Amino acid sequence: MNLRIDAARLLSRLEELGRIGSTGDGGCARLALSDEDREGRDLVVTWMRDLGLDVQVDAIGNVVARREGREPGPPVMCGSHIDTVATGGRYDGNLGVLAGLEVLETLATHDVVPRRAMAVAFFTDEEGARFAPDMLGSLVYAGGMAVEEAYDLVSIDGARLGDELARIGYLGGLPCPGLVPHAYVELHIEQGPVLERHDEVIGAVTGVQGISWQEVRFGGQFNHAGTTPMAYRRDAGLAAASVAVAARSIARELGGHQVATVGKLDLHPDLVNVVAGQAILTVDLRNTEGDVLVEAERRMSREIDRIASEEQVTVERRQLARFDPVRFDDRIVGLVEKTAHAHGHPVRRLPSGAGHDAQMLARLCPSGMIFVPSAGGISHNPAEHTSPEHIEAGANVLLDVLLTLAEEDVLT
Ligand code: HGY
Ligand code: MN
Ligand code: MN
Repeated sequence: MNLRIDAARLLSRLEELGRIGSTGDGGCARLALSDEDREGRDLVVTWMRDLGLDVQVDAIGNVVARREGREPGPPVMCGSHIDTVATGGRYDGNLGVLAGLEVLETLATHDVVPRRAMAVAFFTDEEGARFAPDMLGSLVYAGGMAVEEAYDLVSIDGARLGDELARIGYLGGLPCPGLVPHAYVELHIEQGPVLERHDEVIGAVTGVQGISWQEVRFGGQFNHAGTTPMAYRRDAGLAAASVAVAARSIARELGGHQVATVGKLDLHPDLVNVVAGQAILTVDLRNTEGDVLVEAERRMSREIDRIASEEQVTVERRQLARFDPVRFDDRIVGLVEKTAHAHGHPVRRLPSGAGHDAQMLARLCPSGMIFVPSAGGISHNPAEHTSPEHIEAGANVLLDVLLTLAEEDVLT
């Protein structure tokens, strides 16, 4: 069947959704469960309902829109997220949701009713930037965290997740864990430089690297920046800066896929003439190899202890997220690759450096991802961009992969 999506409709919806929470520089900010997130959710739900899909909201605010097939049974699911980071682009997450909606609209427009039902979902708080951990909604959907525990998570701005969910009107009735799909496929921008560097159009994603997030709090002594001799200082700011330097050294020593980031750093009182008595920072460590990630965590912990002891500051740690590396279903990876070839697109197998909802759905059913290139490998940045041609290519590969899964007998 040579069905193809309506690229103009998909691009126009990406544009319209990108205007919600616009940061005025091409990007958008829709932190999870914020008013902007609600506005974005409402727009996408309207499009889903206008298409006549059966739209359900579950207890953690995940939204699943379903179109029945010829036979009863679990759907082939696609989707992603529409929450963004504060310096978000227009494509991270949004592309997977709107391309999934576009696939269902293309089928409806051409009166194509596949054997299996198909569903497109957006999951709550994929970014984890406001409420850690990341991939929270899909983690609860997959049974990886009880919804009651998720309700009590507190955001970086002091809000309780359950209260925010109710406030924006997305505390749904559908219980979690969610229905187990027949299979799950997520279209997403690569957010890295690999496809572009090799002039490839499609990525057949083999899996997602392991993720370790922790919050570190140093307690030193507030003091006068002018009168306190250096030898008398217990400078939490220096300790925090030393952790950032240590994180970079650990990544360099381990090499390979190891990455390390101190992305959030708050000093108190954060004033020019006061030695910081408190520092709160985050450390993000990732690796495709589970055992190397454990070694990176071990070295980081040892360095934090050394730094605290040398600066004579107290230290407290809190794990914010910890997910082992995930491998996607070989058959789906192969299907993505085969479909890309059939569409005439150069394709490469590669792991994902970023976390994705697909890594949680992989706990429930055969799952996989399709990547399209990110211009300059940039993401979590208003300059995030994927060309219309690559968006169209990715959405059409998604269409055919989903149709294949919706028509096949069983996943062998
Ligand atoms: O942090 C991540 O990998 C994703 O953007 N949540
Ligand atoms: Mn994403
Ligand atoms: Mn992201």
